[in-house]
Amino acid sequence: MAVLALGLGTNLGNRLGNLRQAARAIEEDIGPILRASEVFETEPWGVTDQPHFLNACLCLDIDGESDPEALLAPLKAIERRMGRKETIRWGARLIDIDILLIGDRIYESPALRIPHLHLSERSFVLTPLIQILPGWNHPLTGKSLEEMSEALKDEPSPLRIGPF
Ligand code: PH2
Ligand code: MG
Ligand code: MG
Repeated sequence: MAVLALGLGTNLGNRLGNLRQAARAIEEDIGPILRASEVFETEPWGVTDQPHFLNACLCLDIDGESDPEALLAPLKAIERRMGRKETIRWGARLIDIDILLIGDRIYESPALRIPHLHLSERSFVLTPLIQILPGWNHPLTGKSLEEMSEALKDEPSPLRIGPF
């Protein structure tokens, strides 16, 4: 078995409702959620002229040998079913579900990179992820989540909103 960590984000509509609806769909379509972080409100990263996000992370157990790309279709299907429309890269979205990591696996294809390419640059990912996977080390850099987060300490901190 391996731990699958997912990052969830939303900045349109009923944001807390969107996170919870996505988590229910993930439980139904992928498997039981082992741990959920708190929910954080975060400043938009990448494209800054858009509403604030709610972000959270979830982890699940999956078969460590399974094909990472096989996870993409069900996650994209949940996003579509919830009404997500294709827009610009890093633009506003009803729901975004990203694969952040699968244990210590390293995987790279045109469609997917694991660990997530921007993991170490995003406090909206690191802050919730530390709550559910403290001490995890990046298999390519050797850095812990805590060290990566410390390196971003001059950026605006995610604001704790409450339980998932
Ligand atoms: N997602 C993005 C781009 N920018 N900013 C925040 N704060 N939270 C996000 O989830 C987010 C973002 C693209 O997926
Ligand atoms: Mg994303
Ligand atoms: Mg995405």
